[in-house]
This record gives sequence, C-alpha cells and structure tokens, in this order.
Amino acid sequence: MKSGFVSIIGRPNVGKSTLLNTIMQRKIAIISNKAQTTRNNIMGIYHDEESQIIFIDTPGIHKPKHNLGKALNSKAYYTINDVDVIVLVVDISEKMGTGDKFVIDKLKDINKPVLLVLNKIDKVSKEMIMKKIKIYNDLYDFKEIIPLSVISKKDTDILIKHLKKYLTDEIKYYDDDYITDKNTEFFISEYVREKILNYTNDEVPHAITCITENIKVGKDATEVDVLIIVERENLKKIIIGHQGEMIKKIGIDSRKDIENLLGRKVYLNLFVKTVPKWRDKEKYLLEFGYKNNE
Ligand SMILES: Nc1nc2c(ncn2[C@@H]2O[C@H](COP(=O)(O)OP(=O)(O)OP(=O)(O)O)[C@@H](O)[C@H]2O)c(=O)[nH]1
Ligand SMILES: [Mg+2]
Repeated sequence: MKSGFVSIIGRPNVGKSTLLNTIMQRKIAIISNKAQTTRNNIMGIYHDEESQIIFIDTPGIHKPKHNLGKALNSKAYYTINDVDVIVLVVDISEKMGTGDKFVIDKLKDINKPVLLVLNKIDKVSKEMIMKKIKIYNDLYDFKEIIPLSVISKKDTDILIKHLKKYLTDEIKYYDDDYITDKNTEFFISEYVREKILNYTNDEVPHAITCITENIKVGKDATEVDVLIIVERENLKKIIIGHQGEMIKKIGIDSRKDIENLLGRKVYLNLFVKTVPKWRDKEKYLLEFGYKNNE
C-alpha cells in the first residue's frame, strides 16, 4: 500500500475541479466557465488495490483584488506546505502570462515533487503541445510534464500512474468508503451556487454565498432550505428573474443534483437575501464557511 497527500493547484479556470471529479468519478467539486469557482479546499480520496491518494482541490491562485480573493489564495498556498506532491494544472490553450509565473514562483521555495498537467489538449495542435512542453521545461524543474485533457478518464489514469511513483507513505489513512471531507450541507449549497454561476452572466459576482439552512428528512422525501446571499438588490432581481423564471430554473437543476446526492426525492426551497458589502465581510464568510464545511 502506497499513500500520500496531493494538492491540485493552478490559476482559476484551468480545470482543477474537473480533474478531481474525473478522478473520483463523481461530482465532488462544482465547475463553471468562470474564474474563482472553487472557494474551499475540497478533499477527494482516491482508492485502488495498491494505493490511497488524498487529493486536495484548491481555489485558483490569482492576483487578488479584494479580501475574498486574498482568502482564496491563502487557502491554496496553505496546502502546498501540507502535502507530499503538488499537481500544478495549466490551461495549454491559454497564453502563458505573468499569472503562471506568479504561481511557479510560489513553488520555488518548497522542496517537493511538482507534476505539471498541461490541460485542455483537445483545444490545441500537436505542435503547440510540443512547444509548451519546452517552454515549461525551461521554467521549472518539474518531475513530470503530462499533457492531457482532464475530461477524459483515460487521461487522468495516466496522471495517477505517474503520481504513484512519488507516494512515499505506507499507511492507509482512511477507510475505503471515505471519499471526501465535506458534508451533505456543503454539497447542497455548492450545487445551488454552481447553477447560479452557470446561468447568470458576469454581472453576478462570485461573492454570492449559498448556505444550507435546513435538511428535514420526511417519510417519502427530504425537504431542503438553501439561503442565497447577494450584495445588492439588483443582483437579487437577476437571480429571481422575470416572473421568477431564473430562480425556478436554478431550483429545478439544483434539485436534480441534490436528489442524486441523497438518492431520494427532494423538495428544495430557495431564499434570496441581500446583505450589503457582503464581499468585505470576510468574518461573515469564515463563520458561514465554518458552518458549511467543517
Ligand atoms: N475543452 C476542455 N475544457 C475543459 C477541460 N477541463 C476543464 N474544462 C473546462 O474549463 C472550465 C473550468 O473548469 P474548472 O474545473 O471549474 O476549473 P478550476 O481550475 O477548478 O477553476 P477555479 O475553481 O475557478 O479555480 C469549465 O468550463 C470546464 O468544463 C478540458 O480538458 N478540455
Ligand atoms: Mg475549481
């Protein structure tokens, strides 16, 4: 038995959470095409006959513009010191910029194996892949550079194979049926947040927070209350939509995910509340984060 802790880091929107979900073959982390989708470090524990790999998906590292951004960055950095191996994910279809160098600089002080995943190869040519491998090779002493598409299970299997070379522990840390550190409340509120991110435009900021307030298990169904907090009245209007169309759509799709998670019928109640300057209230965030995540 080989085991170890692996942190998945990188800039926003490169596919870190998609990677975790493909490896785990289930929806552990929510995904959107918008930056800063992930707000918490989320653990996904991969088990097979010969190994146990504890993955930690992290918020995208970026130049912070506000307190929430700073808090997200520090969550990602924190894991770097705490794990055995680091998987750095980059989007191969994007031009390398100061943001990538910013992340790689953070790795220079630590003495741990770093594997580079060049993700989204489905979007680029073979020549581009070769070119990028060379560029990154010159930039840092990566243990492995693996071009792949994290949407493909076959591709992530290749990553797992490489990772196993760098696992040094021989302890089984968790039971076979333990797959994540997050609870049901967390997943429910995240599923709702995912639908909001997917259905609304960029004018809806990422500081939207969803909180699972109540889960009532009934005889035939489970009733769930989720509170959506926004900063401004006009955002509340957007989320509710014309004649409640938007909130209805968010509700229907979230409910499907929640029913999948709980394996039974669900009645979902969504509430929207405006709390001005929500983004500045980091204390609030941490408090609610605590409620939802620990
Ligand atoms: N074409 C293509 N798209 C991908 C691939 N992997 C992820 N994506 C898309 O990239 C977008 C971002 O994916 P996420 O997994 O949410 O990215 P992330 O790195 O977790 O982003 P943050 O949580 O914001 O840091 C989504 O729209 C995904 O569907 C891939 O291999 N190919
Ligand atoms: Mg993510």
